[in-house]
Amino acid sequence: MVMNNTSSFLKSLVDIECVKFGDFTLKSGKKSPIYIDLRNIVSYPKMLAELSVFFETHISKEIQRICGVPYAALPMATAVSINTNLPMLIKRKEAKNYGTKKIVEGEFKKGDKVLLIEDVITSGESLLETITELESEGLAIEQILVVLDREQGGSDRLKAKGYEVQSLFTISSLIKILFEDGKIEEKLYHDVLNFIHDSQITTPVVKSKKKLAKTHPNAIGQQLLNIAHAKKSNLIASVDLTTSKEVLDFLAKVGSGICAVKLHVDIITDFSHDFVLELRSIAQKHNFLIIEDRKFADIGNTQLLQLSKGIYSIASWADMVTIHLIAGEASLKAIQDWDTDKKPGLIPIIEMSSQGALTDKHYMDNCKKFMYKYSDVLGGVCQTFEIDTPFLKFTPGVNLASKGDDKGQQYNTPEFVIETLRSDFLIIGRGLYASTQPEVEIEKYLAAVRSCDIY
Ligand code: S5P
Repeated sequence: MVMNNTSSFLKSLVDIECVKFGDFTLKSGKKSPIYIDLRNIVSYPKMLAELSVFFETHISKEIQRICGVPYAALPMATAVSINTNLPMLIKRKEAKNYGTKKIVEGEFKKGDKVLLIEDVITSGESLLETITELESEGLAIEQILVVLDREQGGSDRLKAKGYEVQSLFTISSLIKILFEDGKIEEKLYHDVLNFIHDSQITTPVVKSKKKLAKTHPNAIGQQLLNIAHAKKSNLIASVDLTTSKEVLDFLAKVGSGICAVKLHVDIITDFSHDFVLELRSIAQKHNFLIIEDRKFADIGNTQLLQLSKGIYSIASWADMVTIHLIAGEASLKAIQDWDTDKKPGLIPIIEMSSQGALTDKHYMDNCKKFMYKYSDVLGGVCQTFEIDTPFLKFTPGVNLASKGDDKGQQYNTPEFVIETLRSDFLIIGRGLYASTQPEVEIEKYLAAVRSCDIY
C-alpha cells in the first residue's frame, strides 16, 4: 500500500534532486533560483508509485487510453496504466522514416478518449505538439494531468485553445510547503516567487491576414492574404508531382483547402499549354493562386529571358515566382524595372530548410539590405529569419508526420512554424501529395493552422 502525503512527497523531490535551489542559467540565458527536472523519479520506484496515486485520484471516468508526453512522462503514464488497468499508448518523439513507422504505438480506435500525462508544463509547447499528433490520429484529448505547473503561462495558453490542464502541484504551492516546513529560507521563497512573476511567457502575436492585406505593398500579396483570410487557410501545397494529370487530380482533391499551389514546372514530363489552361481554371474554381518555384538566380538579363521565354513562358501564367538574391540587388532591380503587362510577384529565398544550407546570417542580413525596397517583392522564403511586417514569411519544411527525409530536408510541425517561427504561409509538399488520401490529410493541416487563430 502506497502512502500519500503531499508535504513528504514534495520534500522528497528536493532530496532526490528533482528540485534544486541555487543560481542556474537557463537555455534562454535568464538566471533562475530554482531548477526542476522530474526525470530522476525513475530511479525511485516508490516515489513513482506515490505519484501514480496522486494522479489516480484525478482521473475522469471517461478515460479509455493513457499517453505520456515523451520522455519524462512515459514512466509516469506506465505506472498509472498498471495501477488503473487503463491501456497505454506511446507517442513517438524520435524522427520517423517517412511513411514506415506509426507515430502512436499501441491499440486504439478513432475517438478513444485519452488522458495525457506530462511532468512539467512551462510554455505548453510539447503538450501542444503531442495533442496535435494524437488528434491527427483521431484520438480525443479528454483530460490533461501535469505533475508540476511552472505557472509561466503554459496552462493559460492551452486553455485559450480549449484544453484544460490540471496540475497536481504548482511551483508556488511547492515552495510554500517547503518554506512552511523549514526546508527553504524566506529569502529564497520570495526569490522564486519573483522569478515566476518575471518569467511569464507571452503568447506570440500571430499576424492577422486581414490586417496584413490592408498594408501589404503588393497587389498579388494582398490577393493572397485575402484568399487566406476568406478560406481560413495559409496552406500552400507544393505539388512536386511529375505528370499533368497527377498535378491536376491532386489539386481537385485539396484545392478547396489551400490559398496557393507551388509547382516545379520543369519536372512535369508532359508540360503543355493545355496544362496551363487547366491549371488556371482549377485555380480559379477553387480560388487559389499559383507559385512557380523556379528559384531564379542569374544576372538580370538572363532572369528576364527565363521568366518570359522558352517552352514554359512562366510570367504568362504564374502569379508568383521564387528567386534567389545571390546575384545581388541589380538582378532584382532588373525584374522590378521590367515594364510588362503580366509580371509575377517575387518571393526571394532568404534561408533554406535543408541541412547545412549556406544561407547563414551574413547572407540573410545582406538580402535584407535591399529586398524590401522593391514593390514586386512579397516577402521571403525562410525558417528562423524574421521578415519585416507587412512583408510575408513563407516557410517550407512542414510536415505533421516526419522530421525530415534522407536527402537533407528538415521538417517542423505547422504549430511550431506558425507560433515559434511566426510564418505567415506554410509550404507543404510530401506531407500532402505523398498521402494516399490528400483530401483527408489536408484537414489535419487545416485543423493545426486554424488552432493558431491567424485569420
Ligand atoms: O528552403 C526551401 C525552399 C523551398 S522553395 N526548402 C524547400 O523545401 N523548398 C521547396 O518546398 C522544395 O523545393 C519543395 O518543393 C518543397 C518542400 O517539399 P516537401 O515535400 O519536403 O514538403
